[in-house]
Amino acid sequence: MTKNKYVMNWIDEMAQMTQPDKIVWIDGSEEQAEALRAEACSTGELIKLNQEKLPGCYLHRTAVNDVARVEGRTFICTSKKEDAGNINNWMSPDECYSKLKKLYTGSMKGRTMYVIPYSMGIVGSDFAKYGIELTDSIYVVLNMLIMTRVGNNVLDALGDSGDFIKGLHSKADLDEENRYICHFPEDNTIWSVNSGYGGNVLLGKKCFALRIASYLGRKEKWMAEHMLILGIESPDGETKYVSAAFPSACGKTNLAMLIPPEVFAKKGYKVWCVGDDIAWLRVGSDGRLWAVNPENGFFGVAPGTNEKSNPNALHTCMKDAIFTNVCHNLDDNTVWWEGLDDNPPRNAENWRGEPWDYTKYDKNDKVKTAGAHPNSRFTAKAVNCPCISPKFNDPAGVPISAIIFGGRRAKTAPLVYQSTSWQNGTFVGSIMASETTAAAAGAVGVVRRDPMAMRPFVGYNMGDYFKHWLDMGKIIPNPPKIFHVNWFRTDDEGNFIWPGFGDNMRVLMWILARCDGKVGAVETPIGYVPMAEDINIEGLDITLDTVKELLTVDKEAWLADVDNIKEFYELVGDRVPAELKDELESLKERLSK
Ligand code: OXD
Ligand code: MN
Repeated sequence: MTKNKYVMNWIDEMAQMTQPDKIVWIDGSEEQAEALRAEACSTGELIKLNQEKLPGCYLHRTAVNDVARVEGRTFICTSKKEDAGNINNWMSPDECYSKLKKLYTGSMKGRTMYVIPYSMGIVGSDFAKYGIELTDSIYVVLNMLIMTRVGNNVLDALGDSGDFIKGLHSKADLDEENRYICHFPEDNTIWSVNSGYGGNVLLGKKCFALRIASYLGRKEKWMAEHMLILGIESPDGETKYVSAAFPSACGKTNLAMLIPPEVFAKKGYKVWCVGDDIAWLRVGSDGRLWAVNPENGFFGVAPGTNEKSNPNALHTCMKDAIFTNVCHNLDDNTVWWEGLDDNPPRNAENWRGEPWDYTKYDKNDKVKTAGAHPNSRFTAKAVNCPCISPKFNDPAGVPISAIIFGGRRAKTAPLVYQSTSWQNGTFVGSIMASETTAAAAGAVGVVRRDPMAMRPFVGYNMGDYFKHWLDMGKIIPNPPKIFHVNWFRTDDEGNFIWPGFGDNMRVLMWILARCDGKVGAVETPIGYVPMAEDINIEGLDITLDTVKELLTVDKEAWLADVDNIKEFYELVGDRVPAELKDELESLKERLSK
């Protein structure tokens, strides 16, 4: 515990409102975690899985109406509406506090309030930021113990400072109509109510490490981004790091943990995962941009994870993991999800906990017929990942050579291209687009603009966020080069042309060669595109012509995109920096030539 008066006064105030029966401080010890797991199993909140096959693993089911982030109910509550901008939902802080106070009043009656002191980043490091989450959910406590660094040492590091993020979460009665995920960046506060789904309630993750942190990063001249971080070690032992932003469920976790294809593995190349979802980036004393993953675990999408797509993730979640909304194999008390293997369990319960008949599976209606919800998850410890980077716990982070943006575009974007400058790279990030996925509630399969993969996560006006990117470029003496990739180009029948997964390393190798000035490129209206023969396809079942096809820039499709980008910039509003509008105009000119 602590004598910190800011902490104690705030907890008092929150407890008076929510009225829990008791307050329990989470100390980060294994004994306490084990007792909480036992308690959650006794109430059915968790199911203990087969401890021989899945040691330390548990299954949890959320309410059926509570399976994804709810962007429509996520608010940025700044005093001035224009500071939240047009892309965010906004409520005035006064209105929001008073609305939510009603929902929180008495919401923890008969329950325990858990106090979770946690750090995003290594405790005591320059990157670290501290938070305290108050919650009435054991599931949240156990997930936060995996996803963040929790315990008394956080309180020691905080000392008597009031500089921490105050997070309040109550499941209340899981009422969908009164579900709110609200951020008060001017008060370092997050209030989440009526949900039990990870992205809405593990407040260290999207709420703090992206929305609040992006706001702080702008104020303090650093960046909080929706990016994986990985290192590629060459046979001579040197490791280069890249960070990459992709919209939710576009394979970030797969790329972060990729297995090098034979052609590189046999030469001694290795890939190390530093992070799969969030990067905090700061300018180092050497003038480069340095990154840490502020999290301590992975909250990965289960469906589609298998021995081919991501063996490292699969091994990571075979131990000490919490599975949420996957299918329960009753024969051996293990778990299963679509895409794990071709052998669905015959005696099983689906993600809702109902008897499940795999023969009724219809891929067009997964939520109803699948064993596992399409957005079912595993929460797993980073230290259990076979390819976790030796630098994962390095307080200094890792120096970033390249920033990679990516989207899911069937036709427009080539396999890879390089921007021509930091400003042009910022433009490339600002026009990212992808199809929507199951990670967010709402329509699936619709193309939407998702700048830097941050559309749902910028804690302030998107136009100001673009400006912050441009401003950062001015204070990084030796900035990373910026690229864009698209693994998802399809042929006329809708089949993916590029093999993806581990073979994406072939593209990363071109990117690193560009960073080292070791390879040429073709100048196109959108930027530098590889010469087809510079993408190593040794051992692949595709031809040079296919690579050429993957690298084409379809001017007509791009010109149509230009109009769509213009509309999007108009939606973002008048704070879109003039530099980016100029970039758009010059792109149009180059395409029209
Ligand atoms: C996630 C997301 O859960 O981006 O990581 O939705
Ligand atoms: Mn994410």
